Amino acid sequence: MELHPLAAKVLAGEPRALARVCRLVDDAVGEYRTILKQLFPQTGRAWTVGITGPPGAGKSTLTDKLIAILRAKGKRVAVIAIDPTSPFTGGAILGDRIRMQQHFEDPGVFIRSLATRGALGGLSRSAADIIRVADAWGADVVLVETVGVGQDELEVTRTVDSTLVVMAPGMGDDIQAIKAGLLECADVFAVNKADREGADATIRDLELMTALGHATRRTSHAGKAASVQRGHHGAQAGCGSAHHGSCGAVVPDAQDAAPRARHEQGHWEAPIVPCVALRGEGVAPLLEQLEGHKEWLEGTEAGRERKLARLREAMRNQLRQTLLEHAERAMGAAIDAAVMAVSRRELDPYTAAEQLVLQFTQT
Ligand SMILES: Nc1nc2c(ncn2[C@@H]2O[C@H](COP(=O)(O)OP(=O)(O)OP(=O)(O)O)[C@@H](O)[C@H]2O)c(=O)[nH]1
Ligand SMILES: [Mg+2]
Repeated sequence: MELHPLAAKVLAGEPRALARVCRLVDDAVGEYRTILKQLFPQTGRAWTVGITGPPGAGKSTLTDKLIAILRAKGKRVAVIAIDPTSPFTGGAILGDRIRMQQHFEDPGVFIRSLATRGALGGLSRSAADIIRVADAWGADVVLVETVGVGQDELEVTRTVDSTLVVMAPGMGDDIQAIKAGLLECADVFAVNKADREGADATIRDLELMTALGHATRRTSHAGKAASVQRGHHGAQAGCGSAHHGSCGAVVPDAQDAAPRARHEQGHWEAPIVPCVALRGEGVAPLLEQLEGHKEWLEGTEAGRERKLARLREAMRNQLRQTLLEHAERAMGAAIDAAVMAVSRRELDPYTAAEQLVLQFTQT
């Protein structure tokens, strides 16, 4: 089959074609599926990084600094900002635009916002599609910023390679909320706003929670993240050479090679890295920890298994979606009739579903 002109332009690295395809995918219109199919063979090269956390933790500020470092390394970067409310007119994206302004002019950076809408799981699906389009366009790194609040937003983190969870001091309730889901999806923690009061306490809370979470796996050593241990030593020693704020949480120097997180029997343990995104402090070590996670994904059996598990899950979601679409198209009326029959108690939903499946497979 001949390559769709838009697919060809995306593969040629044209930012405007990329933006157009993203719009088609967003709206699920035009020949978006044909384009996605054609682009797929050229994907799988980009490293995808989710950046999530409570509102206002500093995700966009951090993303901005990460873009700068990645650009300095010559990487092509795509950023997908997911706004839980109204992405095109809302204040949050306006704020994000201001925070990432310097990168909007850069042809090596593609920034796109995405709406939270439609059915549960719809967001992660279109995010996954757009990540693939950016990948085919030639992005070396795709950063996906999403507020870690709803189920749908958290679902997005299951479509990326590495997830950074950004926390900040003074978010007591959020620290509690993190237990609900953010904790499990974290590959690396950033404790941002380390210039503020209470950063140390936030780090301790996180250490405690990750320790509790992995208590069963962690029998042989007290596996704290090395970068945090260093931070605390620095603070106790009177804040030696590293940058520090009034709270005493020490942010590692950009030049310091951040120690790799320890891996226990192949298991990845999320390191905790303090930073001050506003001043760009601790961002380079943070990126190093994230890169360490990428190496783990690619270089270990456990890492490769996780990649495969994610792919398996995505494939099943796609199958579920496609099956449902086909079933609804083929026998929407029969489904409606079954609903009425169940509502009148003439039929139970279990039998109804079985009958519908039988009917569908025979069509
Ligand atoms: N003191 C201090 N403030 C910071 C730091 N990083 C970001 N901020 C401020 O925190 C506020 C929120 O930053 P954003 O980067 O917009 O946070 P966000 O997590 O993207 O916010 P949402 O996208 O709205 O959830 C802004 O006013 C930033 O200037 C930091 O390291 N220290
Ligand atoms: Mg933001």
